[in-house]
Amino acid sequence: MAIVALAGGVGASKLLLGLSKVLPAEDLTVTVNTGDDLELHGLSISPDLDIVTYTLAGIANPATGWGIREDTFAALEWLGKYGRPAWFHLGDRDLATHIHRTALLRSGSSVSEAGHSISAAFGVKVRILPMSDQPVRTMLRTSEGLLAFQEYLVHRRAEPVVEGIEFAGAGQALPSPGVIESIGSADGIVICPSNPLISIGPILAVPGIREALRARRSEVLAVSPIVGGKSLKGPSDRMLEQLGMKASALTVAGLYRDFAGRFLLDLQDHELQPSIEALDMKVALAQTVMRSDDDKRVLAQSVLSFLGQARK
Ligand code: FO1
Repeated sequence: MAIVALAGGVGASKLLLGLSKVLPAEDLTVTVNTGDDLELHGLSISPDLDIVTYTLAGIANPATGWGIREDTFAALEWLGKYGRPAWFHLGDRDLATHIHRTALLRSGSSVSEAGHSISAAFGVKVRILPMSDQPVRTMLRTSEGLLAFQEYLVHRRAEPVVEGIEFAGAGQALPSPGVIESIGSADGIVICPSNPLISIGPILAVPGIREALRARRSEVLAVSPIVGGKSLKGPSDRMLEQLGMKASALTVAGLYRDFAGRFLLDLQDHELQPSIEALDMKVALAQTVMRSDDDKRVLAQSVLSFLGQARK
């Protein structure tokens, strides 16, 4: 069963790990948000691509979900001595990834090619595609002015009030090679439990991707990133409310209704099932909170069986 997953970072990578355990690697293609990318210390950094790659390689830091397990921070400390920004915690091993990516990009490789070189080095067989090879940058209009995504999330700890979201460069971006084709030929497409506004939103802003999903609506399944009115990871709940929406799985279903025909809702939110069905979406219930590797596998199985029903 060929599956395409649309993914942000930490929230998505748990489900991706589950899917990678229940599917042959060659059956899984992941299209990853690059709106969070940044340039720091002269290096090109793609956090979500790296989080997905490190997770599938089994080397992600289990405490944070980002960065590399047992990494050290000697270079960061010394960068700080030079007065360079040290708020974005780049570990020594992680820095090697950014140096390698930057060198490849400078010598003419695309973001996709650089990403492939990194995942291949760790023996990751799952196909990991950036949403675009062109730069798209998620920018937040906030109470403190226009902030680049990592400035808002990490440097300012998501404290400024969000008043609007922009995806700079999205209008000129193209889906990276394989993104549209894989959506068209997949047996099922999964929208991972990522922030709908700033993790899935940038992917949908790349011209052609939302349309490709719409054409497959009955085989597109979204996994709710909001359970009991709270985000599974990150500031989605607060951000939805600051933008005048209710933090609820129903809101997420509403944001996805034009291209997702299936919605996997947490058991805790069962009372929302009729309202989501009224959006012309089929609903299944499962435990979507993934604490253990077993939870990840079980949720991945639920995703596949719900998608399997679309093919009957
Ligand atoms: N997140 C943090 O909250 N603090 C950090 O210092 C930080 C550093 C970092 C370094 C490399 C990397 O690949 C990811 C990193 N992240 C950090 C995570 C990242 O900012 C976000 O979680 C994602 O962009 C959102 O998916």
